[in-house]
Amino acid sequence: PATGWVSLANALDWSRPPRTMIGTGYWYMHTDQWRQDGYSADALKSPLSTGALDGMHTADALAQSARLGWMPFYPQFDRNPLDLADEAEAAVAAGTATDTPSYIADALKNRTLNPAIEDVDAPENWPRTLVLWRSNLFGSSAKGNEYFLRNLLGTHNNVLGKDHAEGLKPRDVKWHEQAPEGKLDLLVSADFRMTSTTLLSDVVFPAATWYEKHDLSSTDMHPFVHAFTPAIDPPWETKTDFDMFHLLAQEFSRQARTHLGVRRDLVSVPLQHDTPGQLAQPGGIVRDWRDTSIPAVPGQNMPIFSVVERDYTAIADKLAAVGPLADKLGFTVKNVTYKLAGPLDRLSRSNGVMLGGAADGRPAIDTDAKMAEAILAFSGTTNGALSVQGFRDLEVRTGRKLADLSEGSEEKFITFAQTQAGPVPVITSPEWSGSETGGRRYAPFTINVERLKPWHTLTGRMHFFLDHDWMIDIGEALPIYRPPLDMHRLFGEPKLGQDGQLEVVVRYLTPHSKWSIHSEYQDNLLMLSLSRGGPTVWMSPADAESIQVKDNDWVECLNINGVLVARAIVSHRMPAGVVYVHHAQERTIDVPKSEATGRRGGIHNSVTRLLVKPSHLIGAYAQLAYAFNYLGPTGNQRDMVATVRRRSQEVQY
Ligand SMILES: Nc1nc2c(c(=O)[nH]1)N[C@H]1C(S)=C(S)[C@@H](COP(=O)(O)OP(=O)(O)OC[C@H]3O[C@@H](n4cnc5c(=O)[nH]c(N)nc54)[C@H](O)[C@@H]3O)O[C@H]1N2
Ligand SMILES: Nc1nc2c(c(=O)[nH]1)N[C@H]1C(S)=C(S)[C@@H](COP(=O)(O)OP(=O)(O)OC[C@H]3O[C@@H](n4cnc5c(=O)[nH]c(N)nc54)[C@H](O)[C@@H]3O)O[C@H]1N2
Ligand SMILES: [Mo]
Repeated sequence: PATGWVSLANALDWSRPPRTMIGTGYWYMHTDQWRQDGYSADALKSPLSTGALDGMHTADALAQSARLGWMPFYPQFDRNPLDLADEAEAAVAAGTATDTPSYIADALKNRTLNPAIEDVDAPENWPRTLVLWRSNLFGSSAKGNEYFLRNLLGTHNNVLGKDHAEGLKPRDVKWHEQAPEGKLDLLVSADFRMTSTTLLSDVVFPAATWYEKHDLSSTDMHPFVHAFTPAIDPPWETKTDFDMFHLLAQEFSRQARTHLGVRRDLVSVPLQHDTPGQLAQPGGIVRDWRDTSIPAVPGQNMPIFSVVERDYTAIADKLAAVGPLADKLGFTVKNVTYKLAGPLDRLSRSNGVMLGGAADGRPAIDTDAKMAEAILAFSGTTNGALSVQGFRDLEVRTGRKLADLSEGSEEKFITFAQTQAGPVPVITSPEWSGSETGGRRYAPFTINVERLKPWHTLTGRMHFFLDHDWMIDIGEALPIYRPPLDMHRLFGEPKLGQDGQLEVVVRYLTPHSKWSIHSEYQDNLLMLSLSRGGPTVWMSPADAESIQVKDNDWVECLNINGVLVARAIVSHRMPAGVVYVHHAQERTIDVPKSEATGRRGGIHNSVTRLLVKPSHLIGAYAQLAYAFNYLGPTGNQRDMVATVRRRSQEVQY
């Protein structure tokens, strides 16, 4: 039910635009992994390049992407965006600026205001607090784990390389001789397991499990909605995530009466997919206004600058109710706007309305079950009337017959109670591209292929030719094969193959484990007894023999990013030259000290690092445009190499 959760999660019923960010870009910069990248963004360039990426570090590519309105970046400016909004509005009132966006654009152009990313290591630009829930960031997800430990947390780490000061410094992003360590002041996490992340957290909120709360589960890839229904109440001090966030919001709102009150916030919005912004930079031509005579125009070659009023005292009230923008503007997904008068009316009756406060009279979503009801009410996949309305709108715009895909389900309205009785099949909806009509199984793009609904591309067709300046520069205007990166030439990692008597250099892959879902389910006694009971690395008999390793021996895998101590599983299922360290093994179980650093270490992600591909940062160009949860850089780390060493079989903890 995409429309409901995306819109409510971003509070689009109360204020727009929301602040969203690309995770990979955020961590690449804020954990200083960029400082390890001793290569330039043009290292992969084609002979036909026009030079758009010349002399740029990947950090510069990110900075350019943000300033041209392609991808978001936070923090936005070297100044508090609340103060900045006041400053801009004061200038407009005094008649020294025409409007806020042009005030900001001028200040950026003449450098009286600077993007935070251009001096990301300055203390005023550090992330200071981090709240994690449903994420094991410092174990499962964080590629470049040791940089997170060193630069973000400032704690024990196993980074083995040196910053690449010599190789190449960025052009636009400021280089500090000494990288900051310990940027974060407060790490809060919520989980029901002791994980690699909770181990490092300042505060851990004990979370309720799926047997102790109401929730929904659904993805685009399976055609059912499932309910979570509590079998028992959350035990002892545990709380559902829902209650936890409400309690935090209530306390925050209480303190906001003295600390923040009502403020206006300047939000830079990238030029997004399925909005006019995606056609703002025709031809995919990079027209950078920084240090050039090209004018800086918000919404054209810059983000859109919006001012959002935030009543910080009302956060808790608003969290507990559906806000008025749902009635006024509806919710929009993939450029189809769903009109919500009907579902809002129904919701007011089923959920009741809030009394008093900022949300007086608004439909209540103050319990997890009511929130689930709202999510179901606001999506075409679970509310047939919305699906039909969405398809009819699309029919007018595309000239194609579409509404029959959901006609007949106008009165189908999946309630939370129905999902609790059993998994409920969803209704075909324009929110997705597949069709479940007539009991079909979902496959993506069915509607585009069979009904000729235009693809959301520049041409409206399946689109392979990308004439964006950066794509031409890296020689990928048409799809091509690219071999793995040469980690030796780019980063000085050892060459693949034998590297000494008891060392072999191999490709280091971390595929998803068959025996767990990320870090979950592998840390129970049953699974640990069935496996080796701790970290393992799968290797081929040939590689094992070359370093005199027998099955179950302790080895170390290391490279500039860090080190992992693990037992070798020697298997004919592995090809020579590649090792597997399954994602995601925890630092909480059987992690000895390493010989390489003398420190306890590390985990599968200690040996990985984010490698950002500049072309993933392109935006404002049709299908290459930012969209929340859809388009942004991936944290690909598949090209890593590591030295595998036989080590002393006496391990210490
Ligand atoms: N090297 C490497 N890194 C990777 C990958 C890789 O293949 N290799 N894969 C990447 C991919 S595709 C993904 S999806 C990420 C996954 O990364 P994460 O999502 O960070 O991984 P999980 O281990 O699933 O962490 C989820 C945590 O949420 C907790 N949890 C579960 N349900 C609830 C709940 O209801 N409430 C709360 N509060 N907590 C809950 C679980 O106990 C668990 O600790 O990792 C990414 N990182
Ligand atoms: N049991 C279990 N199932 C899961 C998950 C889990 O944790 N456990 N996680 C779920 C999630 S969130 C995700 S994202 C998916 C991920 O599922 P998949 O996308 O299947 O991910 P992986 O297993 O990480 O990688 C697949 C294969 O890619 C290979 N590979 C590595 N580099 C390259 C390369 O350069 N080229 C090619 N062609 N292949 C390469 C690896 O050797 C591996 O065999 O799985 C989902 N399903
Ligand atoms: Mo994933």
